[in-house]
Amino acid sequence: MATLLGSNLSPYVRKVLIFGFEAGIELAHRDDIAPFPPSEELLAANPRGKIPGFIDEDIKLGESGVICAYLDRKHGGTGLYPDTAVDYGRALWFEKYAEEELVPAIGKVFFNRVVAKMINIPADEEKIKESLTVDQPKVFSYLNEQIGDRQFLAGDKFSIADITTFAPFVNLKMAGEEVDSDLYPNLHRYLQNLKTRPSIQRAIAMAGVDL
Ligand SMILES: N[C@@H](CCC(=O)N[C@@H](CS)C(=O)NCC(=O)O)C(=O)O
Repeated sequence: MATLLGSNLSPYVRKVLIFGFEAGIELAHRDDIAPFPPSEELLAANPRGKIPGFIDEDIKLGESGVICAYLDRKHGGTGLYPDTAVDYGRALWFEKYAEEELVPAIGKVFFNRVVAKMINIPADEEKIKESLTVDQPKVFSYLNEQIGDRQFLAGDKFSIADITTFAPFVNLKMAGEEVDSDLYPNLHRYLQNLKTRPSIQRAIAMAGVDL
């Protein structure tokens, strides 16, 4: 069985876990592995020293999107990547957007309110303020507009785009914040709807929060 290395506090680890739950792919999960600082064991799986790391029989991988794409191909297609060019393009776009914009926007608050305490460093209140007043409004507004009255971000089926977008909102809740339903009604409805899926419920339960 393949092994996923990394604490489920990470939105990227959570993404791979949800992917596996949704596709019925069993993974051994090493929740005890954190990247601050990276252990030899983590570095052996992922030379970047970040989580997730991943080990299967013949391969070691260190990037959540690559791990999901590998699992999809290995298991003969999971249905989590849309078929049409437009929907597929949107799915990959929102996967990238989440990684480069959404996670950093939420991550600044999560890191400074949750991780800083765990690793005994002071919280940077300026970064928290910047995230709440500048980064998150920008990203949440875009997602709210893109979701509109859709149920899913790419096409009419749940996909990698929804997994990747949902995962960091668990971190937002863990950091004591949530999406304002008056300011971002589409995003709020979308997240509430995703929450009903068993794979997402399982990931939320692992994190010990309720969204
Ligand atoms: N793009 C990577 C991002 C991985 C990443 O940045 N993980 C964070 C935890 S959420 C980490 O390990 N950070 C440690 C560090 O940057 O040193 C992925 O999708 O796997």
